[in-house]
Amino acid sequence: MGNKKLTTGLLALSLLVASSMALAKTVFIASDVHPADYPTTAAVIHMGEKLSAQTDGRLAIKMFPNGQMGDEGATIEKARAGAIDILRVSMAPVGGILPEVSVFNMPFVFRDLDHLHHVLDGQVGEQLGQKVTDSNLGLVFLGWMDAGSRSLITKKPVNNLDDLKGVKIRLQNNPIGLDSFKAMGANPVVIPVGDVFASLQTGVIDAAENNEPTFDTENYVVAGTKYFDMTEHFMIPEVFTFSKKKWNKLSAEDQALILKLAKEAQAEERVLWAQYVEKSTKKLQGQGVEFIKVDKKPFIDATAPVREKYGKQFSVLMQQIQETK
Ligand code: BDP
Repeated sequence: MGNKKLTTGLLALSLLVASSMALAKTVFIASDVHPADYPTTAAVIHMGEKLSAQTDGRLAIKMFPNGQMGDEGATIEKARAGAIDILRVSMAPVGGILPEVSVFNMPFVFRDLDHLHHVLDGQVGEQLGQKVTDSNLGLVFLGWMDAGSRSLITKKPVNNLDDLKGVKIRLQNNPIGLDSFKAMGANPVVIPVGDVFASLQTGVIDAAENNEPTFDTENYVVAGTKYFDMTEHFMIPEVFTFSKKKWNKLSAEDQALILKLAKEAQAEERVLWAQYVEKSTKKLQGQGVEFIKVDKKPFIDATAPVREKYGKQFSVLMQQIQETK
């Protein structure tokens, strides 16, 4: 081969390498237990579209919805290991691993959703987000998402503590949750959300507890539950995070862009959430679910020892939460 040919060949090769580098695309793997149209999932999918648009396709997000990547406990481990890049989970299992951020798992700690929003949008929300990032969890906090409030999902109506006595109820993997239900006289058991339907249907459990959208999308009516007993005992926010392993390899500009889009996703999810609660409520009512307005006082009183026991470790945070608006 003549020298000229060689040079041309090398030039062509280097052009090829350069152009493929310009096209090199990083696809972040995202995971959620919910279906693609659920508010949390939809907001992250939309975030991915914006990320691609704003980086000319250089960065993208591929969402694996419906728990395809495993239950929440498993996906937390995968995100820590770097096998999942973007993870949206409930604070319940996160608090199970990192007790110092478990204050949001306390029963009856927020007055209402507005109160929760003010807490999340204020100093406490910021501090806890920072704690997640600074901990050895291996996750970078991107934002909070709404999950409303959790009430009882039962086969028989629950109006008071007596009705809850001995009821086998599924809980998320968090000791505060378990203790709360023991204090209310129920018989709680930890089961991954993906197994709740079958457990209800086969009678392994009598009840679940969750918000209206999950009641709806997980089809608990078909599994035999007919009542939504509105104790609103927990208001556990969702958290979305980025795997630290991958995060530390990103440029400062890309990190800043992701954080900015995450803030937008947080705001968008809040709007989608309110709409979805309305839609699910109507659908559940159409399926014959009875929404029972429960007198919360006995439930609040019964769980006082739990707030007492766990509240000590975050007494400052509890104080700040109570003083918020
Ligand atoms: C839903 C949360 C989801 C949890 C689920 C559960 O959005 O992250 O996995 O509850 O109860 O409300 O496990």
